[in-house]
Amino acid sequence: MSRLLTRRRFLVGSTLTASALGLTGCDALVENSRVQSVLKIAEGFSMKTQRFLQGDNALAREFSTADLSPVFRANGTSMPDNPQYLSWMSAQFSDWKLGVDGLVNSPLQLSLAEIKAMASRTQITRHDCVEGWSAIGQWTGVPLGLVLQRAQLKPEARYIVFHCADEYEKSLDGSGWYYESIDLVDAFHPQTILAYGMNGRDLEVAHGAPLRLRVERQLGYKQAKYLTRIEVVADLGQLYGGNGGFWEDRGYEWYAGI
Ligand SMILES: Nc1nc2c(c(=O)[nH]1)N[C@H]1C(S)=C(S)[C@@H](COP(=O)(O)O)O[C@H]1N2
Ligand SMILES: [Mo]
Repeated sequence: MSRLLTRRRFLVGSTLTASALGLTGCDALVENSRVQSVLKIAEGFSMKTQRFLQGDNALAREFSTADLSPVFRANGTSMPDNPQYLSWMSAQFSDWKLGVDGLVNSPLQLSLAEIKAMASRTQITRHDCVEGWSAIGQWTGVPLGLVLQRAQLKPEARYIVFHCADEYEKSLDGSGWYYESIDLVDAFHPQTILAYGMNGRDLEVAHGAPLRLRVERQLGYKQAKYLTRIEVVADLGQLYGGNGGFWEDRGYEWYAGI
């Protein structure tokens, strides 16, 4: 890469937003180490400022049914292709289970019926993808905090990791499992839910059936689809590329504040 281009990317990157990097989509890779380090600083800054200015529990804006987008596009994986997922899908997810383990006193294996029997929350929010599109959708699910309370976090617990059923872009580094993570502030935020319903219907496969994360103060790539397992950990360094998420391991910010 020419020095000129490197310099230009550095300057663009220093405006501190992912879209300002000129990323054309989730598939773009940020390889420039100076850009990376600017992003790391910017990321800590955006999380702390958002939480300082708005408070740990500030709600993302909610909308009314009149605001629902007529079309909510699907992005990233829209049909996982592994045999295990296809078998769950053909049984309408009746034998699918969500594992909750790691730093918990009571590991859980929850069926979809058990999750649906828990208290639910419905919210209409705007989803913002770094690719530059947004859509307003209605989500119904169990607050993540209720599930974590049931599992009882150990004192060392710091992060909640979401493992998914799809291997997106296997080719990039051979470990293409989609995963994501959030800290405990977001995990116990009232709008952080494990959603099984969208726009009043069961969540469709394209949108992450049977269960996906909604963490409403962050960007689209944090909204992990096709959940299979929630793992509670003390640090993120041991998992996959060590940056706490599939796209984070490929250069995106871990705290993707909107
Ligand atoms: N498991 C998994 N979760 C994922 C993705 C993915 O490819 N696999 N893509 C992410 C991205 S980049 C976006 S914008 C949203 C898209 O959600 P949607 O398909 O419901 O629009 O899911 C996020 N969660
Ligand atoms: Mo996205």
